[in-house]
Amino acid sequence: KPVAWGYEGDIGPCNWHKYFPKAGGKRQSPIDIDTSATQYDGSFKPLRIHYDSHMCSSLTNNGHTFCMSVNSDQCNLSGGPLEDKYRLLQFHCHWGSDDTKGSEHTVDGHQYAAELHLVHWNTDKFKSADEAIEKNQGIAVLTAFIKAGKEHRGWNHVLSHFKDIKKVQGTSTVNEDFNPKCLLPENQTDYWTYEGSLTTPPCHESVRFIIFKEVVEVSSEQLAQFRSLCVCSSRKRDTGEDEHLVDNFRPIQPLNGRVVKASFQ
Ligand code: B30
Ligand code: ZN
Repeated sequence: KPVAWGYEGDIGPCNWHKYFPKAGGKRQSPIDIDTSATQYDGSFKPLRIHYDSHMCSSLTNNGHTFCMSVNSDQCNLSGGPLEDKYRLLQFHCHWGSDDTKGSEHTVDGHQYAAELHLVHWNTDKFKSADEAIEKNQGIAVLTAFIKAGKEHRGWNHVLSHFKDIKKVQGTSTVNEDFNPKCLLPENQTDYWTYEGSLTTPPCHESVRFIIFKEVVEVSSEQLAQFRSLCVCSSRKRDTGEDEHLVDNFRPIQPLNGRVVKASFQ
């Protein structure tokens, strides 16, 4: 049986390292991006995000987030700070109990309402995602901050499946064509990048984060739909109320001398 973990109490982030030793490592994520300490790197090649419209296979509520499995050879990431080609595996989000918090990374101490992670694995160096997930240079996570603002039409495609995944382990098959590119900000040339870890157990130090500077707007109502997902049913048995999936972000981790590079001046 896998070890249970969460975002509160005995099984919360402060105790993850007891069961997942990598969580106590020196290149953990998320971090605060101190924009005055970032270094411009003029050697980056253009970032190549090749996402095609395709059937996104399935959307699941895993009790920690919603997860859209993709694993399509039609969706690839390369260039920028990356030496190799990476294939999109899944995307998911982290969010708060209200619009004032929710992102994992912060920028000059500012926390956004949510954070989108598009998780890719290195198909040049590894045979499978399972192998890549624990290896240096195994994973690249393309990241977009989300704030409350105008409604986002692309997100409505994903949210239309939420009625089928309210409960933990709920799964919805996505049959319509969907291009995850519609969830990215317009400006894909300005980003920060650094070497970190999975932000959830087992917190493997395998991730290069690429974090867009431009923030994506979704409406407050759309953010509320993230919070409509439920976690385990133990509280429901006690109080008759559903426990909602909120505040699924890990606190900021020490930089330990790492330098965040910027693609822009
Ligand atoms: S994150 O982007 O650093 N938050 C995993 C991937 C990315 C991050 C955290 C964890 C991951 O792959 N964990 C392994 C378990 N996953 C596998 C998967 O592909 O995704 C299972 C799961 O979630 O429950 Cu959807
Ligand atoms: Zn994540």
